[in-house]
Amino acid sequence: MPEWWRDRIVYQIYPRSFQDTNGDGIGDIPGILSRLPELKDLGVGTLWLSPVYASPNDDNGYDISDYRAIHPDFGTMEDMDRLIAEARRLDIRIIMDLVINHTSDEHEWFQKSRDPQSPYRDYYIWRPARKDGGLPNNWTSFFAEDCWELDPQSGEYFLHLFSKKQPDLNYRNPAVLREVEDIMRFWLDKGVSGFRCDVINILFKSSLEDGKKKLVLTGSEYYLSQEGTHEILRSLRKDVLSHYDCFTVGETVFVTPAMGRDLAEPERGELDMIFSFEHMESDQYVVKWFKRRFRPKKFSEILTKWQDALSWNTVYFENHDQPRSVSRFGDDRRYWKQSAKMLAVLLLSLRGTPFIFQGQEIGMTNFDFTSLDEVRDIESHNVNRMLKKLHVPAGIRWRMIRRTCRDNARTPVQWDDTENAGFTTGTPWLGINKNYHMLNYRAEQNDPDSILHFYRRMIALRAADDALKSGSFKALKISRRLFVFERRYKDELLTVAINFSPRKAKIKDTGRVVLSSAGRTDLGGTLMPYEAVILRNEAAI
Ligand code: ISL
Ligand code: CA
Repeated sequence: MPEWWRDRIVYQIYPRSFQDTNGDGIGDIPGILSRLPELKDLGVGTLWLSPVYASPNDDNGYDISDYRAIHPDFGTMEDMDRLIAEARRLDIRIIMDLVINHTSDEHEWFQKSRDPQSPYRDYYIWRPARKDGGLPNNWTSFFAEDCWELDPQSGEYFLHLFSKKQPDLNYRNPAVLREVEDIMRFWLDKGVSGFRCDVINILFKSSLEDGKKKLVLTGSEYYLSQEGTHEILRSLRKDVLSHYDCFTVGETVFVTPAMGRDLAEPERGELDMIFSFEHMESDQYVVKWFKRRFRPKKFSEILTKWQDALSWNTVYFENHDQPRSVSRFGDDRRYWKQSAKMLAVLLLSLRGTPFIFQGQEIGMTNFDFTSLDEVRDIESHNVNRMLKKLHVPAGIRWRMIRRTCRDNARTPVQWDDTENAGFTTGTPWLGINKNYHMLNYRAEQNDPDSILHFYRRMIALRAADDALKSGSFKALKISRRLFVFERRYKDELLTVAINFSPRKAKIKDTGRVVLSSAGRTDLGGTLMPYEAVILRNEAAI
């Protein structure tokens, strides 16, 4: 059954870095409002806003201190209401980031929870030290540190799988779930159309015993996709979500296809789609900090595996936690434009709901940082500290961080070539890539051959084509350089061929060219460097 959220393109906004309007160097909601026309022109149907709630910003808003308040940096609740209304007028839906695995330690619940007698004590996960004085268990956090913090006030430790200012909520306490449901209703009643659910597959901790020692995330066998989490998701669906015209997309860490099916196949009644990570790991050894050469074959195989595994899912190559796709899976120098367009074809022709991260549509590249002082992200600073303890030399630490750091994607959007790229009249909260003089929205707006125009064209093509929107997927060829697949809907058949390399590649000419990222109409059996094409096969049955 077709649902509106399957057909629409989602555009992710990282509000701090999108558009500043009052000169404080921080993007804001009025800034998003001012750019709705550009988003409409692009063909965006849904916006996902990274957190705009009250927060001490230890982790840029992923540490929420009040779920019903807007951070003054971003504006007011009136601004938010205006954004929802104006977007709706343009037929753009908005989804909010729902961060409910943890709150900020400055949230009122946590403050009250520090008192062992308070009814809020049980909102979080408190444990005394071990008999030998050690931490309650041997788990490790996502942010390269221990995941227990001692609260001197009550003499006990609380669990935090992320930073120590992000205490984990206790989902064994039904009161927590009731609170979360109320928060969801609050936003749905305001007119938002769903949620991107942060690390949603780790909510329920089935035990707190020691985990098997691992290189990353010791203890995760006790919280990844536990039955308790499935039950929570089903009850959120039944009690809240099913009463609204909305959808959910879960950020699900370390999922396998089998886990993904349990979380997102329609008959399960849990999530509508998920973000899996496996394809984003095809250029790393074990953990993301150990990067290796990008391997298109591996990438295409993983994409295929996930296309085959779920009846519907997301397609994404970027977000606020990942380096820029053109710098990673393409070539951000010699073949910058070609490879960014190639990635646009792939993103918008796989089966699923495509997610575009701000700046991706103009081919923004990784940040040209020169030192750690320019990095703001807490995760990078923690990793640096940990590597230093392990005596990893400064030069190596810096190379690892520069390539993988989440701030690569968080630099302000490059709108034009005026000072600070038109992002702010003040001092930007995070540096702006110096390539903004060349690489900016306005320049691409004026250039019909730009990445921006190409995205628009590709989005319009997808919107008008049933095979691209909802056809079946089948991989035809995967090699070191090529990824060829078909999309089929009733008697319509499209073949998509992607060349991931700076060299020409031979392909079987099997149909009429619907679109070529290199602007060609006759291929002569060859793809140009980083060219992607969509072919229509007339005679297909
Ligand atoms: O950055 C990461 C992956 O490359 C992850 O370890 C990331 O922390 C994980 O995907 C969870 O991310 C989400 O929750 C975090 C927040 O810092 C991220 O920005 C958010 O996307 C904690 O809320
Ligand atoms: Ca501002």
